[in-house]
Amino acid sequence: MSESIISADVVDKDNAARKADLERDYASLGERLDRRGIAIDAIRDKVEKFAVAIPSWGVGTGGTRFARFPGAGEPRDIFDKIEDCAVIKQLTQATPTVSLHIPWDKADPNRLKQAASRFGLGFDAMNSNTFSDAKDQKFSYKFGSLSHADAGTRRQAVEHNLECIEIGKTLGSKALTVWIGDGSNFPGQVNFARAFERYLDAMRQVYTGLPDDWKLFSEHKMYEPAFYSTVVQDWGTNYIIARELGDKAFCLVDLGHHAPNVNIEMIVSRLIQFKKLGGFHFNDSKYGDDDLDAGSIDPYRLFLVFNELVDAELSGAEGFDPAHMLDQSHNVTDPIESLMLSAVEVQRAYTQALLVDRKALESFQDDNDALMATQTLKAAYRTDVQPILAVARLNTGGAIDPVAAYRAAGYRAKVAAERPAVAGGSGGIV
Ligand SMILES: [Mn+2]
Repeated sequence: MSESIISADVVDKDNAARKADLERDYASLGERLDRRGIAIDAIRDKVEKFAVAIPSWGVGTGGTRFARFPGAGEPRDIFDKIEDCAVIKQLTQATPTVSLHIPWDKADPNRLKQAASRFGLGFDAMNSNTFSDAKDQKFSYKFGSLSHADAGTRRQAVEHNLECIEIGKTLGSKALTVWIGDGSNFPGQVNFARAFERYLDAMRQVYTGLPDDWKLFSEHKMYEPAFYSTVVQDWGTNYIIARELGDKAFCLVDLGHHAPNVNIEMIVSRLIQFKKLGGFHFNDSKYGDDDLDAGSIDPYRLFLVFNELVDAELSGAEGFDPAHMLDQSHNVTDPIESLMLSAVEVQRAYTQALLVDRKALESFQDDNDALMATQTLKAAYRTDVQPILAVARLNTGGAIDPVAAYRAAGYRAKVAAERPAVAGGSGGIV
């Protein structure tokens, strides 16, 4: 039995005040779904099993390149971060794992494992960092890491990734996510082909160190920190990388890492079709890599991504098992509240996608009935699935209203008293 940080009495009291209304809402939605031939309990069973990982770097207040405004009670180290993640898990019951970033979260792996298992938390993908210089490292990454012109710098970056795998092995992680900031700011600064060849060669060395039951995720991003060219800039390059490396290499799609208006759901479909979709960093954006809360700007796009995922799940696509992770930066909200609601938004998009009448959709597609095809998606998207999500939380020991229960528990004020304010610190936006 794992420990709870928020008192069960607080959660039970808040749930008790909401339970009768929720039961009525669930029954009413169940009746309406039944008319559409959908069994609400079967949907709820799937939702109860849905999981998305919390990024360790997301529980601290983020920042921009202009400033960072620290919040109260920010985690001081990875052990505080694990406690914050435990709160998110307890109240949402949708986030059973934490994704670590090395060296930010470096600590004795056995101690880390112990701290997490106290709260029933596991570890998702390990994230390496060769986009900033660690204390006392020999070579700087100012001009790149895995694609750097200097062999010693590349070797150092490879070794760091191999170290992340070693730490992850103790923790029970099964994947390594690699995102690099390598690129150039001026035309002519870098030879595109030579830089990419150096990158591939370095990644092959990382891949060689990967255990058989692990996956290697490469994450593309169009621009930033490099503003003229980026080595792993889009899903096409990412697909080439995954194909070149081998069967354990997959593409990771961060929703914020594309040009505005790019059809991300179609990229997702392509990667599924060619068995190279590794997983996601969920977030939302308006202009660029904004790292805003999932579903806060364009919830329909999130739904359309899940429409592709559910289509693959239901059609039994071979080897289909994408990792779900959040990757966000919280500048003006309590990160725990943002992460709880973001996990719920991702879960909501999944639930809505489960409601799509796929037989009808296929038939409208075959008949070239564009209007009814798109209305079929809209019918699922318009369904308010809130009662399903809340009942799933209630059944699994979470809170009907996670933010209300969190505020009632006074957790932020409690940790603010225990954890002295941190002036600097990294936003850790990747
Ligand atoms: Mn990311």
